[in-house]
Amino acid sequence: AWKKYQTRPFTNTEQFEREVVRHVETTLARSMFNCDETAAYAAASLAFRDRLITEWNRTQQRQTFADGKRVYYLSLEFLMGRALDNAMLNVGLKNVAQQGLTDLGFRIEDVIEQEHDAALGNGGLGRLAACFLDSLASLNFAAWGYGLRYRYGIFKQEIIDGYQVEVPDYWLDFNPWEFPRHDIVVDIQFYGNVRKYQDSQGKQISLWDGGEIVKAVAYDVPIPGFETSTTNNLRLWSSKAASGEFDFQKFNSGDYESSVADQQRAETISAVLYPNDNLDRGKELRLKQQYFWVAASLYDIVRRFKKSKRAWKEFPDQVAIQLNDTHPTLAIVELQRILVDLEGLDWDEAWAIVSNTFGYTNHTVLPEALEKWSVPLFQNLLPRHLQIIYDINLFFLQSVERTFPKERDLLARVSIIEESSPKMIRMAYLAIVGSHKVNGVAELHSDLIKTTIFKDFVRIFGPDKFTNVTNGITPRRWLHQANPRLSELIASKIGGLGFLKDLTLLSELEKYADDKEFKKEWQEIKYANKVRLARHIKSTTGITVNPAALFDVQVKRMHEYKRQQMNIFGVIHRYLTIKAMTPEERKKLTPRVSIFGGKAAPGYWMAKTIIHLINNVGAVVNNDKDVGDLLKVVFVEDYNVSKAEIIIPASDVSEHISTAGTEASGTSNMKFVLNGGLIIGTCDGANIEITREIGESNIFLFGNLAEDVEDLRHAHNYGSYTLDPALARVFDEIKKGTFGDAAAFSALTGSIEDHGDYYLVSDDFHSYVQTQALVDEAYKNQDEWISKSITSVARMGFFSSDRCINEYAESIWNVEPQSPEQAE
Ligand code: 26M
Repeated sequence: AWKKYQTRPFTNTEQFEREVVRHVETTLARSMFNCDETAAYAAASLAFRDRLITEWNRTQQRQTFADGKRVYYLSLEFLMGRALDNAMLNVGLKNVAQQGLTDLGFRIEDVIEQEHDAALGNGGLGRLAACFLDSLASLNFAAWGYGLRYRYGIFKQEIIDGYQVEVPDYWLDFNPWEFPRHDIVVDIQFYGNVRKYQDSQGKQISLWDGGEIVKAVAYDVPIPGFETSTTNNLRLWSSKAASGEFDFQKFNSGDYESSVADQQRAETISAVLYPNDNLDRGKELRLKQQYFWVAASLYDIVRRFKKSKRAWKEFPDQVAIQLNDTHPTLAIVELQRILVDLEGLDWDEAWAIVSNTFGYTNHTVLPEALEKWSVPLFQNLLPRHLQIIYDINLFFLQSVERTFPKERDLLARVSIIEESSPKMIRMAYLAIVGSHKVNGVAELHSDLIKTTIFKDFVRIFGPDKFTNVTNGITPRRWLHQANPRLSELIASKIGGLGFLKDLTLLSELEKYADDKEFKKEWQEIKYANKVRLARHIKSTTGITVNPAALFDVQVKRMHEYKRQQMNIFGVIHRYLTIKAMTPEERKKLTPRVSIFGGKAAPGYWMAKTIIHLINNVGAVVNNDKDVGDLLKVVFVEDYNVSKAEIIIPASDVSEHISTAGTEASGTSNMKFVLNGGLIIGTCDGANIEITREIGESNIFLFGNLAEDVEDLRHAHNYGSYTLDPALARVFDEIKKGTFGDAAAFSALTGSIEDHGDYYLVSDDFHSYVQTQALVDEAYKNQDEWISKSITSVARMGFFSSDRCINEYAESIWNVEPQSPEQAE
């Protein structure tokens, strides 16, 4: 009987308007007479989320019925950004919404801007997870994301007197995109003891008991695919005290305060995202977050598998779990524990299942980012898991000993337990041992992990266990949504929007690289995007920038290895050069706007100092009458996904200038080129593959190569070190106090002149400055510049996250898409 009442999603303007008005008047309990933009956003979102959840239900039903292999992407970070615009575009009803909102008296852009970013991530790793979800749904894979529902995402950055100030990001006030599942609750255990006993058959059983229980509550976020009815699920876990509101026993015995404290302690687990990017600090709460999320997710995955009534050995045929860095590595241990302790499987049988289920993606070679847990801390929180890790390690080392007898050093080097004091668990090693595939995220990076940090493991497991999957980005958000005019222009020439589902179709664009009319439109769109960014800069910083100037952008997390300091030193060098010029000479210069943006981890003093210097340089340069429009320096506050959507389409040149061998891939490099910007960059990460695809003449490469870095560092420390002369002049100016109190920057200049210049700023400075001069020259020839821009976009097909996900599916997960049409 219920079938005839099933929800029918809206398809036209009138139905959409009806839904919006209904939500304003009932869900929001307001009158249309005082419906402001916030309410319009809320109502439009509710209309779309009703649609999504209908498709979500159908997709889940279909996937359950199909009973195929599912992919689970475990990530502590999902940097989703806004959902409404994405939902409208993916379900193909943005035009309907646009018309409807106009009829109701709103501008769709203003409505979209009401939404708070879902900023549950730090940077590249978190945004990659979000692009992957978009591709998985768009390609019709049966895939779930699992993460934590942080109450506070990455902090909001304010710049006060040139300094970064962190403000909490409380984003859950109104979030129409999540569905609480109060019926899906998992008990998660911490602390306690392990008891060993023999069962009736004489088998050794380990029982983990005592300690405390925290509840994990599921919140589901629907992930719509682009132009497909597949709507996948992102399940985020929220922590809650096991005793509910509070502990009644304690309450009745008069211990009210401590019962409330228990509750707060439980809720702390999912309270806040750790704001470190590429830095591990080994905090107990972080370990609690990891186990809490991993245990809840595995419980869910195992429960779903058990419903199919299959034999355990079929688990890896039904389940692929991808570990987004080492953060979820405990999942390996937890699954082994479930199979051995709770399900009664033999160790070896269980281990074969476990190691065939997991794949591990490495995202960094920076030593300070490789996770290690202190054994005593770990032992206290997860006593049974420590025993299992010791057993995994024992069996692993025994097998190494058999294959490489008498290589004692090798055993110590590859041991999952580092024999330091205190002893430390090396999570990357555990992840390698417990997975069937390990991958890096760009060719150079995948080669580097094989020859440096994981070298011994390549010998032990053979080279086939290690593979490369070069990162990609979703063209839906990063072209179609962020740059609709460019997307439409491309579509008008190459036969529609098909390139959004097969990005290699962009190659059709190459024949327009010399088309006069086309080039004019291309240039106009870039200019319009720059006007838009100029307006944003004016309204947020008060700085006036000329949209005709060359926009030079570096936006990413602040980190010494990414070398924003080299960029700002280059800006100072440019400033000094301008100051030394005659008015005649100045006329020949290419006007430039140097745009920076990015957050520093709150405890990362050097990164904060770089932000401070950028702002102080801006304050001087932007107010110097000699300079005028020739140079402006802007720091865009609170760089996030929605700011990226404004900034990236407006760039002429973007900087990806990490010390060679340090940036695993980079993904914004791909976003900038896809939006018609050129790149100045080092031979690092995906820059190398971008160069291969678009051609050397379309990119400004400079600097030392990864293979030379070690020798250069050695020379710094043991040879004679001389600062690059141009950089020395820049440092002199900083020390003179031209950019404020010199003492504030002495640690920064000192790290280079006095402490080894670990990131090779001085070594690369000369070629950096020279290459920037080439950029100036090239920009003067707009005709050639635009051709380079078009050619580059035409050759970016490889960098879609669709290609990337297909590679994971084929070489790591062994899964195929489940097309909804096929199932009908
Ligand atoms: C670790 C321990 C404790 C707290 C936080 C962390 C941590 C958080 C984020 C460590 C690393 C984190 O992110 C690393 C990251 O974003 N790596 C980037 O991954 C991108 C996607 O593969 C690459 O494109 C970037 O080059 C790489 O830096």
